[in-house]
Amino acid sequence: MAFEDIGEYIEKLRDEGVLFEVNAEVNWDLEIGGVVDRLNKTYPADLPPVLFNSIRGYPNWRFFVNGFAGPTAQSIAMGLPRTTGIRKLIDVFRERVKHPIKPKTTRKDAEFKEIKLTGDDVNLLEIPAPKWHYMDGGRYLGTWHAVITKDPENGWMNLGMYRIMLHDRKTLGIMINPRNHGMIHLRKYIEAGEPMPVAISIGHDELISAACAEAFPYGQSEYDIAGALRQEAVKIVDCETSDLKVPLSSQLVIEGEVSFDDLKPEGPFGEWTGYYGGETALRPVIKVKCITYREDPIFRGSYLSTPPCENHTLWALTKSAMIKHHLDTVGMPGIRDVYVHPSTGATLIAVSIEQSYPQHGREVGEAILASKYAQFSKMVIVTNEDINVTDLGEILWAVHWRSQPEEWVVLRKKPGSVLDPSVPVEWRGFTSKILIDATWPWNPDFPPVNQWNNRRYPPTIQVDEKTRKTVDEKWSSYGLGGNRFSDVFRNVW
Ligand SMILES: Cc1cc2nc3c(=O)[nH]c(=O)nc-3n(C[C@H](O)[C@H](O)[C@H](O)COP(=O)(O)O)c2cc1C
Ligand SMILES: [Mn+2]
Repeated sequence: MAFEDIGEYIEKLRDEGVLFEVNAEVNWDLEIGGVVDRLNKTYPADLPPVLFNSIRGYPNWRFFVNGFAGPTAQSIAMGLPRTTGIRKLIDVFRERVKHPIKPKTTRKDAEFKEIKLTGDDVNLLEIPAPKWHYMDGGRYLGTWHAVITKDPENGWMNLGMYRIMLHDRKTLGIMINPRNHGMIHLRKYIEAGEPMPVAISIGHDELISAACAEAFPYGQSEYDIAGALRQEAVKIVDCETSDLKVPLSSQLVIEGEVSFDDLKPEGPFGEWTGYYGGETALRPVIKVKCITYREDPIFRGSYLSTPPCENHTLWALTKSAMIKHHLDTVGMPGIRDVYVHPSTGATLIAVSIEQSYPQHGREVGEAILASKYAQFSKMVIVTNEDINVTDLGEILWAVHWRSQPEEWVVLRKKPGSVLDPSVPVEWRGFTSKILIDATWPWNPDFPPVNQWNNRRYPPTIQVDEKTRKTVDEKWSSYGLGGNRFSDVFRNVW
């Protein structure tokens, strides 16, 4: 059963005993970011959902962060037991996206239309947009949201997550990567010489956001993907000022127009790279025409920072699932596991395969790097199936002893993230990438070896079954139990 809105979802998190709740008053100005930073560093393996019940200056608002961050919250959001675990989650995600469900337009009076500000009454300062990091160029209203736009030629509606800065009472700034769908729409409007209608939805069902933040193909609506993830159609309603549709589950909707005749300085912002990024530059402005929100609204935002933050853990799930799906679609055989590592900022992709022909690993790596789901990744490592792809130590061990650096493949001038600080400013948006095939070499230089059962490589050392049994049986007699040695071997660093 899908959740109707985040209010219902938060109740469930509370019932499950996994919701962190702050009743003390917090300041939108840096304090919320500071609290989430500390929580993320305290629980790096499973970033906890946190609800702030009292925001200084915004008595009617609550503020929700990390709603889809750790595997626990992700499982609950997907309607699964909270102990599902990341590996199973990846497979469920991938199965569900295979069956898109179209959204349903509903006539029901949307709760988020309880309060409506139009014309002179429009005042974005009534929304608790936080300043997340101290060097940010301003308050950031859009960090976990949907930017909804239409292709003016065929009416196809896209939902994307593109950062939104607060300029003043009636205007917002937006930064969209050149390849993202909102920017493709905007270019079409600019060519036609018309302003682009836009709707921003905040606080809707978490699975809509999960769809917004992943690079699904142009022409595939994120509403259909969200329906697939929910296993139930997303309910949508008409906007007040355009023919765009927004989720019924929204807490807050901002409608306006983007025009290119009025650019304003936007940025920098503390980004998912772990650095301030998108330096101050003149960027498009959204002129806001209408704001609607609930009487008792829950704001939703995300704290981007050094790994791990919600952006990375979200992508660990969605990119792992979609890259696996992509490899299936292009017919790559023998794929065992895919894991996009949150600790690298969701840029290292590790894959394990059941190797069945020469250069199999290389072909898998190349297929991954050809996919838009891997657009920000700089490194793909392919290993054999005995390696646990979630364990960086095991992956690097395979890299060291199953591959030769001269065989690593560097691909130059690929599209990459415009936020990458290791790229000179004039080359931003390009990156080189590396493919490490750390599966066993499979070529004439490594013929099958008789004493290794005709395999081409040596067996991994493991205690033989008989000895293991003997040791297990006699374990207590060795006097090695208890914690006698734990004090000696602790803190060796
Ligand atoms: C928290 C978060 C913030 C993001 N901020 C931006 C952004 O400011 N600009 C951008 O172009 N993409 C941003 N992205 C990435 C896009 O959401 C992602 O590329 C997605 O594929 C865009 O949707 P689209 O493919 O429909 O364009 C962000 C993703 C997340 C998870
Ligand atoms: Mn899209």
